[in-house]
Amino acid sequence: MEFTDSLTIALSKGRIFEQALPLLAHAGIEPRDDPESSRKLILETNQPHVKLVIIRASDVPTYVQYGAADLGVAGKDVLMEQGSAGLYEPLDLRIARCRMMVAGVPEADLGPDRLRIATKYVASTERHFAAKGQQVEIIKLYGSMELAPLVGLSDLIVDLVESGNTLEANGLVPLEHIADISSRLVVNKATWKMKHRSVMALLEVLREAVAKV
Ligand code: PRT
Ligand code: MG
Repeated sequence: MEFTDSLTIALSKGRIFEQALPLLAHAGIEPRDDPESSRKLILETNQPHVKLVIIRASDVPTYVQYGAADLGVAGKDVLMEQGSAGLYEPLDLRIARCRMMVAGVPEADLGPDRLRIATKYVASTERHFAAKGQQVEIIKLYGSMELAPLVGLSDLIVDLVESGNTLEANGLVPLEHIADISSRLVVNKATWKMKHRSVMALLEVLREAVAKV
């Protein structure tokens, strides 16, 4: 298909870019560069009106909310943390799938109040334990959450789990499921109105691609 409106699509490199590529290809969008080898942050595509901006996973909703990108691909974990003000979330792309889990040492007790929980996902953790009526102390970290229970920084962690290998390598086990995670297509609200035909056309082919893959 051909796009008549200009469209800027924000996505992160790594697993999201790799897994979004076949979906974009189905929509007739092929980037001219590989973000893993190129240092470019703006990638032209074979479509004269479509470009990709390569940013950190957690920055994608921000670019789309402010209209710096028309569309984006963002993990549900990121959207759950940041909320979705200013954007629509019309399609589950079913890529970069994993689970958000509470984890700890095998003998960990999830029962008592005032448990210390280390995580990058503060809002999701707060909501999860509040829903169970449990008071917890949350320690915000930016990475390597698995270390926290091993050195006595926290009782438990909340992190994303895919194969479980990272937990296992550190003697931890998944204890409680919080949410199934996958990446979502997000659309700026003004783009949705102003470039309606192009967005609807793109949505339709992406929906087809998701059903096939
Ligand atoms: O890396 P950076 O700090 O820039 O940002 P990011 O970690 O948010 O980005 P990136 O590209 O690593 O992840 C982008 C998105 O991929 C996340 O927002 C999730 O929606 C999704 N995703 C899917 C994952 C995983 N699977 C995943 N396994 N993100 C991270 N992981 C990590 C997890 O945090 C843990 O450290 O992989 C490790 C666990 O993997 P297993 O296979 O050992 O269980
Ligand atoms: Mg990462």
